[in-house]
Amino acid sequence: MEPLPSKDKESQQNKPTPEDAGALVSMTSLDHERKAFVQLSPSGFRIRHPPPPNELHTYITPDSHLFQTSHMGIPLIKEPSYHLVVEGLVPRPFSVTLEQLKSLPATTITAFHECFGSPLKPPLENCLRIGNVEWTGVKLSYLLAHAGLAPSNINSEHFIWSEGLDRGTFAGVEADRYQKDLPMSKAMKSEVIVAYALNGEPLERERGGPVRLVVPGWFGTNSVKWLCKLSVRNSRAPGPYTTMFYNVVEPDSQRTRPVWEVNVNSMIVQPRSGEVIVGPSSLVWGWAWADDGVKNVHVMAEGDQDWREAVVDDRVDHGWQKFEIKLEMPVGRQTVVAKATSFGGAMQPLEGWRNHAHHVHVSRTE
Ligand SMILES: Nc1nc2c(c(=O)[nH]1)N[C@H]1C(S)=C(S)[C@@H](COP(=O)(O)O)O[C@H]1N2
Ligand SMILES: [Mo]
Repeated sequence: MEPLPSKDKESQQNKPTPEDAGALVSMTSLDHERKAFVQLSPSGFRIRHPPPPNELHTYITPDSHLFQTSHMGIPLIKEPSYHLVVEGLVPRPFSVTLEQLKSLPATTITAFHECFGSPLKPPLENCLRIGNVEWTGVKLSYLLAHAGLAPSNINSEHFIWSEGLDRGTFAGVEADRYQKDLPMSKAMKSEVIVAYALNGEPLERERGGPVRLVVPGWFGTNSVKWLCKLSVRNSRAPGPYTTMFYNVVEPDSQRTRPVWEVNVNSMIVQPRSGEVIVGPSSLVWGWAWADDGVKNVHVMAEGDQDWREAVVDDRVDHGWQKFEIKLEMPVGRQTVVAKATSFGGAMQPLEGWRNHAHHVHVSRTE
């Protein structure tokens, strides 16, 4: 691992100063980690929608079935010049190449990966942009320890800013980098990793390769792709993706909060929408997820009107959990509904918000 170039004076400091928040902007021309960027190819907003829920039937979602979202385009990156810089309010700033990163102690973690949905409109619909995958990389806490930050000298009021190599325009707003932040309390958690592999394969370019941040339990927007810099700061990050986009007014409290922890959610995989069920009962199963884990899932056939408790698998790492129940159904058109409750007691609403209960319309014959 290399120390940062000495001309990069601002990044060497380790005491908070009032100028801190502005330092990043004035350092732009010195940002040697950004030299690996070639161009956006293609540029502009890109989304690959997930397949319908009944096709997400494996515990681990293959890359081919996992949605993709990029706001400004997909950067082409010169891998030999790639560096990840760790700097800011740390005693020992440093940078690593891809090869050096891969030689550090590796961790593999299973985690659901969920997109919040469009940051341009109120989140009233459940878009089910979700999958469950295995990420491999280096714990962020390991990199911070290398920079001289251990649990004993963490300032809990600090944030870690993360930057992607992409830049450009989204919804008419220009940004010179995709930039997010995490409070140190989350950054130090063992599930947060700097990843270079998905399901055992190197990260594809669209997926954020060669290196991305992964923040299990939190919405996908925090998992910065094409990660090139991690910077400890004494304020929240000032870019558009933390200030203009990705803040949400919670319906219950009317409080605005950053799009961080996911809302408890679930999805019925079987039966699929439109299915004809023959016989008196049907196996209903699906996936449920929450930052703090899912405690129970209740399922109802609307013709029956009774919520019945499904069997829910234990959670592995930050993965989604399978729920399953054999449900009796009256003859005729039916709507099957599932709603999950998290360990912390949060429950999915039946309608009107982004994590509302999934409804599947089926019909039952004799
Ligand atoms: N650098 C960068 N990171 C990013 C984004 C982006 O546009 N640029 N999009 C975010 C959003 S909104 C989501 S949901 C996830 C999507 O990750 P995926 O494309 O691998 O599914 O990446 C996040 N990380
Ligand atoms: Mo997203």
